[in-house]
Amino acid sequence: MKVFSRLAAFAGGAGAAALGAGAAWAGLGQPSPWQMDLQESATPVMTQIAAFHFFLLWVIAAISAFVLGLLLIIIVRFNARANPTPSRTTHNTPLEIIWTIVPVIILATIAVPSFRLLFSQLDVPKPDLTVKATGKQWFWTYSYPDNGNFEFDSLMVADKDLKPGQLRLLTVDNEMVVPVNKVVHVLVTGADVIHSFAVPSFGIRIDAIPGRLNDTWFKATTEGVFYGQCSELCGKDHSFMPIAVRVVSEADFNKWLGDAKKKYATDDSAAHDAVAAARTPAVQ
Ligand SMILES: [Cu+2]
Repeated sequence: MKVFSRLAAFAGGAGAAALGAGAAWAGLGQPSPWQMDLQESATPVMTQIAAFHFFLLWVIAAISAFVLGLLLIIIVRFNARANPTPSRTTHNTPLEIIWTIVPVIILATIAVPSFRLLFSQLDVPKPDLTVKATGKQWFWTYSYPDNGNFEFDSLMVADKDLKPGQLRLLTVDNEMVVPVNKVVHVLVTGADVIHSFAVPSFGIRIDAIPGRLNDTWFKATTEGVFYGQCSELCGKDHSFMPIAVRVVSEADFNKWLGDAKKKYATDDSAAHDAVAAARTPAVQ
């Protein structure tokens, strides 16, 4: 049902965009056709990023309009025909003070919310859960070090295996699952080359670098599935290693944890047995 309601919202959003109704032009947790803006926010940090982005947009628009206005005045009033004998003025002290002070005030006004945002991105609050994401050519491996340390691979579902309603190039076989309204500390590294772990609706993007452990955090306030992609050119299948994070209630998360511990523990030993079996003839 969730899929259908999401699809309906999706179609509604696309329709509104087509009509130019000015409704939300971006999906929550996923891109949408004709998207014009940032994806909708699912974390406090992304809300802050979006607010800062729109604030900057207004500042830029105002400055551009002001400069354009000045240019138009000069073109109309001070061209060779309208103003044949130009003024020889070269200095105007009050004006020079103003055009030094005003940009300083504008930059300071931008710097304050910018640093506030930077601090909330970089200052990880006390985590409720840690997940380690390892970028590999070309999939992600997630491990849950403080919940039994199980680990599993998350591979993209190929076009031919997609079920109705599943998103092309974004659906994965094993999603990263986290509880809603909890601080998730994400440790990110790379196993082979540099990848980048990015989920737009969470407002996170951080490089996955071999031999180095980067970290970021998010606190999803809405349940649902949130998609992202590897955001660093990492090789031929760079575009086929999506990130899918399923945010669920705490009860559902605990249930998933119980199942996952068994499932991925079994998978590991099965894989180990398979490797052992494959090696046996060579040993003999
Ligand atoms: Cu990659």
